[in-house]
Amino acid sequence: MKILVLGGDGFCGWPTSLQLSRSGHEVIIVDNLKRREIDVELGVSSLTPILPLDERLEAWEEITGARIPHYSFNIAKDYDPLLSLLEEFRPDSIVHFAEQKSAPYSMKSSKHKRFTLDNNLNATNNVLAAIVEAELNSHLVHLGTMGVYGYGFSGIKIPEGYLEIRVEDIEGKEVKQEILYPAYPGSIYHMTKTQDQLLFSFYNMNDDLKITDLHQGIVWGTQTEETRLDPRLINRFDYDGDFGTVFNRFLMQSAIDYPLTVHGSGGQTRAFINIQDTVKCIALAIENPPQTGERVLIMNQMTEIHRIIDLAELVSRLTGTPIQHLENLRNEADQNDLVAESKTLPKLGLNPITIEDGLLMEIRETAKKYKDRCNSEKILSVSAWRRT
Ligand code: NAD
Ligand code: USQ
Repeated sequence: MKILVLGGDGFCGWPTSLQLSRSGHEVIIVDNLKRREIDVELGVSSLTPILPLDERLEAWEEITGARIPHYSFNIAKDYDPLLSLLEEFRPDSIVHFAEQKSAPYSMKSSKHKRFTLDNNLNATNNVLAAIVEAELNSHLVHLGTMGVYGYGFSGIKIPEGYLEIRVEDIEGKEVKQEILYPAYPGSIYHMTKTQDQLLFSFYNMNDDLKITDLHQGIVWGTQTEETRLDPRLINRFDYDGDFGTVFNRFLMQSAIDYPLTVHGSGGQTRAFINIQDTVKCIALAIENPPQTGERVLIMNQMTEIHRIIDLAELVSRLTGTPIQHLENLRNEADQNDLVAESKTLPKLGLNPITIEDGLLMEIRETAKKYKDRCNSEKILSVSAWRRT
């Protein structure tokens, strides 16, 4: 297949591009390297030493013989190059990772709010409009988030995207319908993902676009089969207060004996998935597209659900690192329950890696190995959701 990976230099996009290339697909990456620019803005860098994209790609060609061309333009702004690339390459699938992915970064200031909304919504709309204008039948696979459902437990198991409702029609007869699960975003970042859903729904209905939206949980881990092939292919690992996600942060903190940073009581419950499973899920989604005319296919891409305090206690038990409870600067429930369906990807063949199995290996392989690269002044999360 011909596959275009938008955002292929990022934490999820890089290992996905390599896996797809190694499986024999013809892969092209588009990435404007904005994520690397944000590292400079924040004065941080990946815990793992990642090479510039061109050098990573040269190493990949040297090791495997497969070439992955890279185009550097902003898909939210540079519509014409995007359209030309689609018209020339005519991809069978497009994997769309190219959005600003951090909730704390999206809430730092009005500048960051406006950038996140502008970047994410225009990126998604441009891709959809260009597929239509290029008259393609490409399958768009988008990385969405479990956060679109929100974290206010309503006593029901969160379905995969669509909620069955029963309402009375004007004659008082009961009518069953499936609607998009009500959006309940907790940050500007998450809000852009809820709006992406409406864009997908519209283009699917209006232009018959084939779209899969993967509602992904928090990704943990670093390496995959392909990124382990050579040190030059190593994947990004964010640990800083804006881009580091909770479990990878705890792993890194345990490696440098920094008390584990639990926000509030740690009663927040979230969904998780290992990066190796992310890569597998995307391959499964590509192999199993919806039919033309079928509604947007939504799958919950997560394999485990945990309370943050339970994860902190697990890491603390194994490594002896103490836990610190910090004031939570986010506007989120201090405790919540989360029960969610995720049947489709296992049915398609996903056999997940559990935190229990992968945790120690991750501490040894990444956190301990690169701990000297950590700048401990960048660990605390200082982005406040509300005016004080
Ligand atoms: P990332 O920031 O590491 O990667 C995103 C990449 O997209 C970066 O390399 C960036 O330079 C590029 N990009 C952003 N805007 C662009 C634009 N306008 N034009 C061209 N390139 C652009 O993020 P990630 O962790 O790899 O996440 C990828 C996707 O998966 C995101 O959409 C994110 O919302 C989603 N997701 C991530 C997680 C997670 O825990 N990492 C969980 C759920 C969903
Ligand atoms: N948290 C801590 N301590 C920390 C960091 C975070 O207690 O050191 C808490 C947060 O307050 C929050 C939870 O852990 O309650 C998760 O925070 P996070 O930063 O790991 O994840 P989040 O902001 O939700 O965002 C991440 C990705 C985003 C993705 C989302 C999936 O950055 O791209 O969409 O996970 S989900 O959480 O399912 O919405």
